[in-house]
Amino acid sequence: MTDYDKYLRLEKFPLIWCPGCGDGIVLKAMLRAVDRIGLDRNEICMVSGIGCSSRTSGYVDVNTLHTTHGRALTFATGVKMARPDMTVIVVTGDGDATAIGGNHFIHAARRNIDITVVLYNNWIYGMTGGQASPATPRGDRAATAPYGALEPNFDIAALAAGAGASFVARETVAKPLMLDKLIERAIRKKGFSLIEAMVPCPTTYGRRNKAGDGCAMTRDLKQRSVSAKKAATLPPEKLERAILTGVFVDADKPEFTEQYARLVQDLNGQSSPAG
Ligand SMILES: Cc1ncc(C[n+]2csc(CCOP(=O)(O)OP(=O)(O)O)c2C)c(N)n1
Ligand code: SF4
Ligand SMILES: [Mg+2]
Repeated sequence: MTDYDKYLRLEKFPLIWCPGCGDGIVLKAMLRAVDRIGLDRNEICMVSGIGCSSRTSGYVDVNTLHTTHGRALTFATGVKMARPDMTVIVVTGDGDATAIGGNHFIHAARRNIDITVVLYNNWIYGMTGGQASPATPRGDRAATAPYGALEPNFDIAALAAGAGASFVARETVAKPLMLDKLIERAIRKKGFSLIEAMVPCPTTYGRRNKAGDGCAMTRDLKQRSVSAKKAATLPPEKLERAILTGVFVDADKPEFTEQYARLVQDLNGQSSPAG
């Protein structure tokens, strides 16, 4: 059994999250993954942007950076370049990572730097009152889309895969034990890893879209989950509301900090006096 308290700043409790919010389930899944790998708290740096999800870093007693909106990956990249030995985990939201931070997200994936991103996708800007994010499903209501979002939403896992990530997976908080297994694999994987964790926000998304409370929204996530393997056998009309889960990418590719270290070593070798 994981001793969660060992990793938590209990003096920061109570959490800011609303009753029924799914964010705490992701936090616990992450701690189980870290515990199983056997990482020391000092070996981890957790970096976040701004949002309800990004508040996670404040509660975890590892090295933490709570940065500015959308910029978690830039700070995390700096940490990883300076300390490649560290396990760097970014916690972020769908808005933080794919709206204001979208540029950093695709380029960190393309660079394939060894950072694990745990992205809490609740389809909305939760913290600021429910504005539409690039993940808000078309037609769903938001504070900035009172008649329903007109724009199609990103498939965030597909975005990371297309940009070049080494490991990409999605799971919902309705299956927390699956979620921690995937986070563990993502942390162990060398290269850029994305775990897209689907979480309910009953307060700003749920109310506006009449989706019910946290339990009802979690049940809905469960009912709509279809594994990527099973989805491959189903016709498109059966997948209209489906949330595909599982591992989409698990590839071995050159990792950025290793390539950089090799380059520095080669250049130093070239510039040393002959003989
Ligand atoms: C530069 C800047 N622009 C806007 C904001 C306001 N802001 C704070 S959190 C947030 C959205 C967060 O959405 P998401 O990342 O999905 O996190 P959630 O709250 O849903 O977990 C915004 C727009 C800000 N803090 N800084
Ligand atoms: S507003 Fe939404 S995302 Fe933020 S804590 Fe409340 S339920 Fe969670
Ligand atoms: Mg969000």
